[in-house]
Amino acid sequence: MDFVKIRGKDLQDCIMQMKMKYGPEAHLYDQRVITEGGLFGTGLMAQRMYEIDVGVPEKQNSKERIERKLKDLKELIKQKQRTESLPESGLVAIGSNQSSAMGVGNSHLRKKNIDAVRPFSERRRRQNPPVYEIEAAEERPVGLSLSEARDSVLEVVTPNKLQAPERHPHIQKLVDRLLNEGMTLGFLEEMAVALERRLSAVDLARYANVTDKAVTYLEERIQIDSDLFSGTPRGKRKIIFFVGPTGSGKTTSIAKLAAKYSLHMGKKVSLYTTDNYRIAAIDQLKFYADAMGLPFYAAKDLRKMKETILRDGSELILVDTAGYSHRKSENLEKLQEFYQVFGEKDYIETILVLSSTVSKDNALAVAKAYEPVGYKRILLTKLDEAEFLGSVVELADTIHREFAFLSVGQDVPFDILNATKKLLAECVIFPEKLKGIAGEVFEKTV
Ligand SMILES: Nc1nc2c(ncn2[C@@H]2O[C@H](COP(=O)(O)OP(=O)(O)OP(=O)(O)O)[C@@H](O)[C@H]2O)c(=O)[nH]1
Ligand SMILES: [Mg+2]
Repeated sequence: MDFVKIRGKDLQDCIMQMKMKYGPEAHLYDQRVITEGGLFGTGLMAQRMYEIDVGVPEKQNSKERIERKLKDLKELIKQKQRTESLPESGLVAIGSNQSSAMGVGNSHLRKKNIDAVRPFSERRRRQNPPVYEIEAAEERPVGLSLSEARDSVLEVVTPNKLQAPERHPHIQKLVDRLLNEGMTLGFLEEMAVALERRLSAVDLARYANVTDKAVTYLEERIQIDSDLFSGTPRGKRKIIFFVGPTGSGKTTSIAKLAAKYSLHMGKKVSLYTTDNYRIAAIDQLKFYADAMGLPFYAAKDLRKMKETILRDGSELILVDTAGYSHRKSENLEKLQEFYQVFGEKDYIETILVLSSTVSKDNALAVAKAYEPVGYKRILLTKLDEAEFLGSVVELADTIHREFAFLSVGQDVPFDILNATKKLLAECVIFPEKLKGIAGEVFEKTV
């Protein structure tokens, strides 16, 4: 809760200002009459005013808060760069200068501390020197169409169909639970058979062994790819359209990814929006772009957009789109017009932004509605608000789509994670894990 003071000519005026500035969630805490002005501090001719103390719930997305967060992020990056610019030999020298007092072990300690502020990816790179080779242009299949998909996701499940005669009670227990949480019989049957095959009679005696093996099984089925540049042929610029239903989290996810790729990874990123009729939507993305110092363009006219794109020197263009009801396919056609303005040197991808809080049927309808734009990856949002993850993980498996990122809260730019098989699988089997989930924009960069 933040506290602010508001002054006005009377109490009514103060309350009016409070409502206008801070909305219905602000509360009046205290009030007083004060005097303002007056001749030479005597109070003579001073004006009588009202002052109130107002409690304002700290809005997750308030402008000040985001600005503060972005500033923190920039500060952290500067700190990291300063640390990295210290030569390795310098580190040893510090350690050895002080070696008599600190002992040889301390140089290791310092190096360890410095490593701790390096991005995870870099620490990993230092251990295993990388082979930099951009994947050759390869037309990867865009996943299964829903009409081709196995019917497990579409199948109407009758719980008593599940009663397989000789299933071990621990496997049955897990299967029953996941069925209740929205997974389908077909998928769970396959999992149950695999678990029975993989666990000995002794292992099956412990429920924890069953759940652990189920995590491993799901890890094998989940596909992930958290590199925005993935699949981009050498020399091409990457364009990513983020599509998805209204409110699924497209704009905030783009802001988080822009921070990650530009501020943290040092890539040249531009932000575009095709959502050109909602002023607030334009402002929302523009605000993030300005805060990070990134080029921003609201596409109103296709010809002008083409000219802008030709001049744009970025290596990554993140395109925000208007959310629309998956029942209105004409909007999708409009969206596809924007794809036409990109040229030969651009490599376009579409990522579906899907909220993990939607019902299984809704997720399926959305996945189907966006098929014509050919998305092959899903950015899953609102894991922090989800109860279970089983049905959406199964959906991705059924239609052969990969998970790219996981948005785990409203906090821009921090609440985003690279999708990992382990985390997703664990969240399905141990849904309580969803409660404490938090972002790590810094640590896990591909
Ligand atoms: N709890 C939670 N809230 C989120 C997450 N991602 C986005 N939100 C919130 O969801 C709301 C909608 O987010 P936006 O990014 O504006 O969604 P959008 O898809 O751009 O919405 P439209 O432009 O209207 O289609 C905002 O209040 C976000 O703060 C998340 O991972 N967790
Ligand atoms: Mg938006």
